[in-house]
Amino acid sequence: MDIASNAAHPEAAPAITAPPVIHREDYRPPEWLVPQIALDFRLGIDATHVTAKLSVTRNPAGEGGSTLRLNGDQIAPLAVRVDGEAVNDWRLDGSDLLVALSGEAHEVEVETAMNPAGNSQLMGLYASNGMLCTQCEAEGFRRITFFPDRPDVLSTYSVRMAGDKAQFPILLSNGNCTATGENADGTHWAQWHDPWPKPSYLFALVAGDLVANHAQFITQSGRKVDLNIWVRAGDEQRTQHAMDSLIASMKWDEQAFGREYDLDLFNVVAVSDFNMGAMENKGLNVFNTRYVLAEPETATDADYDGIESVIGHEYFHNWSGNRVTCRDWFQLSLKEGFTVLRDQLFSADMGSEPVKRIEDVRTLRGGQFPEDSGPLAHPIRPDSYQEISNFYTATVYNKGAEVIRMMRTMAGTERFRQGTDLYFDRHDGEAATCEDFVKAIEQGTGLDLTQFRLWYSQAGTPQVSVSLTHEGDVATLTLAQTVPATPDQADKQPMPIPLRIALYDRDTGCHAGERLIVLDKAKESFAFGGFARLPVLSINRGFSAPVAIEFERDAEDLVFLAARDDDPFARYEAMQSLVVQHLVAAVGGGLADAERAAGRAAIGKAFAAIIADEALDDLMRGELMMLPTVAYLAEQVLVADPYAIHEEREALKHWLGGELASELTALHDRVSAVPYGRDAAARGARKAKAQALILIASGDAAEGAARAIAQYRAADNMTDRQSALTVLCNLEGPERDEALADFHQRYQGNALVIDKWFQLQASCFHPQVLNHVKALAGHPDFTLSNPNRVRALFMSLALNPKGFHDVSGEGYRLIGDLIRRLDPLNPQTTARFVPHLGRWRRIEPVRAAMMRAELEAIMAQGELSRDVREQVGKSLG
Ligand code: 0A1
Ligand code: ZN
Repeated sequence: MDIASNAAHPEAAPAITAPPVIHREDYRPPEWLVPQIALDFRLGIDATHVTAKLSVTRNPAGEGGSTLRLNGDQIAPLAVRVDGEAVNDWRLDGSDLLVALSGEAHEVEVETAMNPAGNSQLMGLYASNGMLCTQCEAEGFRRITFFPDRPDVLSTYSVRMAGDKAQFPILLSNGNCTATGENADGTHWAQWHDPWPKPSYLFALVAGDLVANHAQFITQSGRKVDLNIWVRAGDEQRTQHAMDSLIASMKWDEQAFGREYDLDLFNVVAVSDFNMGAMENKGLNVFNTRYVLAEPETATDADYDGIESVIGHEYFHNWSGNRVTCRDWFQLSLKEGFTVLRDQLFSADMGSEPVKRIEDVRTLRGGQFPEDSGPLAHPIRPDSYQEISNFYTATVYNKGAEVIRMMRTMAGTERFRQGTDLYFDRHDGEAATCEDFVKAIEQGTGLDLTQFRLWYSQAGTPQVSVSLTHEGDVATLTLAQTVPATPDQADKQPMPIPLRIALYDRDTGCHAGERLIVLDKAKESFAFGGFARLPVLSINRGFSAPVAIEFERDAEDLVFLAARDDDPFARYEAMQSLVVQHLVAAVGGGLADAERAAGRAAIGKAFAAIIADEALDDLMRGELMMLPTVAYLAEQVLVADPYAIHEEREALKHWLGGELASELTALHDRVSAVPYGRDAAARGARKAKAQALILIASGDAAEGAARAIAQYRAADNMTDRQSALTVLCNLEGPERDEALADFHQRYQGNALVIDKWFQLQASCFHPQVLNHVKALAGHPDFTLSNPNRVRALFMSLALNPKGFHDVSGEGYRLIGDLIRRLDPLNPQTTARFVPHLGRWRRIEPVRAAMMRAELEAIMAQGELSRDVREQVGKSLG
């Protein structure tokens, strides 16, 4: 579908005036509780009818009001009954239903109907590929029925659903299936009961023609759990990795956190139209297909890792999120930050811990650091929002995980476990707050976290400037911290920053042991005796704190650490810093030819050492060979020219490819001989192969094209095929056309792989990339109605420094255009594009003006969703 001709059909409620701002401090307990709810669905793709029976009781903690407020969104009450009697004294307040109640406890029954096929927002009940499914977090349940749709109202759910048996042979909801039956008219029904009280955002229903990969898991206490991964027929042979990951997650949570599964059944359903990665609905996780389906021919190693981590993440939510949930949405990081940390620790235990740490830090720096330094910066526990969907951010998730990881670093693993045990025991069955979590960790570990709580309330990435001096035999480390001003927060206080450090003796190349120092003042010095010469400092080892370290140091010291630091993260960091320092200076125009040559020579030397180091495994070698991204480089300067950074980075790659041509081709030859396998050695070989090929092609396009097309043709797995195609996409010539045509033809009908075909072309550095994107938006395989496809094309463009920041402004216009066209269909997915334009203040003036103009044009459109309006408003603000 051509995006230019895709007529928008407005489904989102237009918000002409600015939507109200919701403040954390305004939290009030609910007036009414709903201990039980019975839902009855008559299912149809175009029309589904819902009867909801709510047992409501007055909350003693409320203020005693007699009106029951039930949230609704795009639904109308067809009938309202109180204690079995039809009533008329209800009214609508906006889209909420208000029912007057006189007593302490009542049964309130409301009937509604909706059209799942017309639900393009993919929130509430919607149709995807002929099946029906739900997404209720954060506020989707109110699109199904009227309800106090807030996470501190916990109810026991009984669900009955009936639908056409041929169309929906499988009927699923939370908990256990308690009865099924058939009707004479070709319909059938199922009854489900979930014994665990839960908030409405964890409700789920799925109806469709699905098949399952089935397995069993025995918990540590001997409970037998049936596991099902439900997919469309034909996809079941691609679910084994997801199943293995699920079983590994269940075992791991018992061992690492003492958490056992609590139902007899655990269902996972894969759907192809989904706004996010997956959803942790109690006993019925719903997943984006990309985090379920994998086989070597169609999924890369990164895809496999993504499945393991998202399966783990959703499973771990069963305790951190479901058994202990959030009091309100400001506490989102309570479940998300903690669960991200848990999934990170799980993946680290399943594979390479150092490589996982490096990847997690790369994700944080690529996505969260820019958020923290831009107009949408917010603390991990935000103070206000207009649309909660906009707060499923890298800050709440990834920085949230880092904050909890710091507590773990300061406490040590065992004491931290005592803290989390206390937290789970104390708050099981409750809707808790971040403060509850910190208190439990404080009491369980014995740490004093009074000052540490600032990490929850202050936004911005702390900057730690470092100096190291030497006198006599004492080395003095002086650290100073500043937390930058962010919107709504001008003045910041110093925070406790735990830094793992080591001081290397230059002569022996060794250090006398790592130590943990906690910088909790604006400025502080630490003295270390026993050094005849100035030592080499290794700091923030393991990335023990999510801060930016400012430390101007000699390339020589960085080469020293890049070659031998015994903390793998610090070794990677030394390599990155070497490149960052050089590229930032080069782009700033501050390098004479001789200095540029010296800088490159130091980098070349470090690269050569990494390629030659036989003690390194290939997985780590591949990591160390990755250059910092343009986004991360741009973060290092106040006002960046991303295009110039990209060019300078490409020039360095060209130089490295030429300088190290023989080393790189030898490496590429060696790792190409390793046969496919899912083991660490074979995965490492593929990673090193990809990095070597990129540099070879940068140095010599003809050699790169020859090797890439050979690798493409010989590939027996998607990792090799994709890394070859990535390189070919950047080049001109017949090999590019051959491989792209072959790829499309080979994987026709496999949506996840066709996504890669769009993504590779939109992320490459081909001179015609913008024209390619425009043409691809008109390709018959393109559609605005599938979020994966939209992201494959347009998010790839927004993240491509060459395409997005083209000086013509065409990249900005394409994203602006997309925002305008997609918003009426799917506001949640649309709003995620806004921050890319929103970074205009940190971009050089010519481009900044065009980015800003694009935002203004969006704002001028008038009919915007609350999601987009909030993001654009703040970005212009
Ligand atoms: N709780 C989920 C994330 C999620 C949030 C909103 C959604 O709505 C479309 C979907 C998923 C998680 O952390 O995995
Ligand atoms: Zn989550």
